[in-house]
Amino acid sequence: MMDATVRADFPILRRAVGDRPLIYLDSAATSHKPEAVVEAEARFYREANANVRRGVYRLSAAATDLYEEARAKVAALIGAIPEEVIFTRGTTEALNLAAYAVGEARVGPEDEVLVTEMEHHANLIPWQEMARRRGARVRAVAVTPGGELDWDDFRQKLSPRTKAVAVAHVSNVLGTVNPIPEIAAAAHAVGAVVVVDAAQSVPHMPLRVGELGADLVAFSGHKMLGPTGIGALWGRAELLAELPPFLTGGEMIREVSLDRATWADPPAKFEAGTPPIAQAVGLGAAVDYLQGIGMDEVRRHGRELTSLALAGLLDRPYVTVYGPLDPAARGALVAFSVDGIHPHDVATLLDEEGIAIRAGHHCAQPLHRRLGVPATCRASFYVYNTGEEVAAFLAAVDRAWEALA
Ligand code: C6P
Repeated sequence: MMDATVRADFPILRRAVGDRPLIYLDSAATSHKPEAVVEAEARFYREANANVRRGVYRLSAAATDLYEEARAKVAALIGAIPEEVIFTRGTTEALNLAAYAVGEARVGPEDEVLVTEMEHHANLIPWQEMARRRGARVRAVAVTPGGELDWDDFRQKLSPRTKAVAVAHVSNVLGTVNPIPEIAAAAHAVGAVVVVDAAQSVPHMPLRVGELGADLVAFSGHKMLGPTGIGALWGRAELLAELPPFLTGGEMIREVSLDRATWADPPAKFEAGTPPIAQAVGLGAAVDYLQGIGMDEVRRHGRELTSLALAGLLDRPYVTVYGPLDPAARGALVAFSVDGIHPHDVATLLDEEGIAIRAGHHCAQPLHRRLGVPATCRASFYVYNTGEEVAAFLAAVDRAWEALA
């Protein structure tokens, strides 16, 4: 199990909910922040605050250095070079950028974009909107009853008309880890751009963009111990050079006249306006923290807790679990339902015991339609969670069942 000192680094975990200690099992929605991240952000405001890339004065240069250091840390985490990392507000903005820019550069009437039935709305709606604007069509690859991508359906829908394949690395509901290298190889064979929603993978497992084989990879800082308001889109350098900007304005230009403008080189081309500077610095500290634990250890701990939760839930005949049954084939989360009890009621009863889980459609309505349920409960785990917390969660699920079924 993870060293107990890790848990002590998270001040919020010392608070109570009512008269109960907080058991936080909703890190897939957002993670908590270690003291080092809170302090890095506060220290930036206290000691180094200035706008970046603008000032000739030393304070601005120092702020710019800190901002660029954060980019280098994020790049190193995913095995990339800093010029290929664009800071965004989060996964949602990164995927909107990707869909808009790929659409403008590569998609025309009669073209197709492949998504999957397990996408979060953030990796579905931007493609729908882009396809509507460009006269193209979005097609969705089916999910099998076991919660995997239907490979035959993927092969059948992939064609030379496919200009982009947009897929989650890890589903935020099923936990499924999709085989991105295989998907990317097949997509590249027909000339499609591969866009990966890595919101639930970058925080939880070692990831090298070179091995993943995708062209664009999106993730959020707040799900990986960092602040809200910061995330990233990694892109292959040649593709970033080809794609048009998403937002325009200050700092992303080379030259501006009254009727046109030319663009700066990436990543500046994609970072219009004052960026989230302090948040980037906080994210850099989060990356340092995760690297201090080691991403292999983060993955191992997540798997261990997921195995415990999965085994416990599968043992209970009144519980239905969604997604792959093998913990090795999953991210650090489990969605489930309790027979005859609405997921919101389960979550409310658990909250009375200080246990925070998420209930709802988790921004994946088409997937829930495929599962045949309007909502599910979801427990998710991170570096600060313990086996004792998983046991308390399972016992609370039993009490919910006894109380309401
Ligand atoms: N999922 C969840 O509880 P943002 O909100 O931009 O940081 O991330 C959006 C997003 C995109 N893709 C996936 C796979 C995600 O899980 C999320 C965020 C949260 O599942 C909030 S709905």
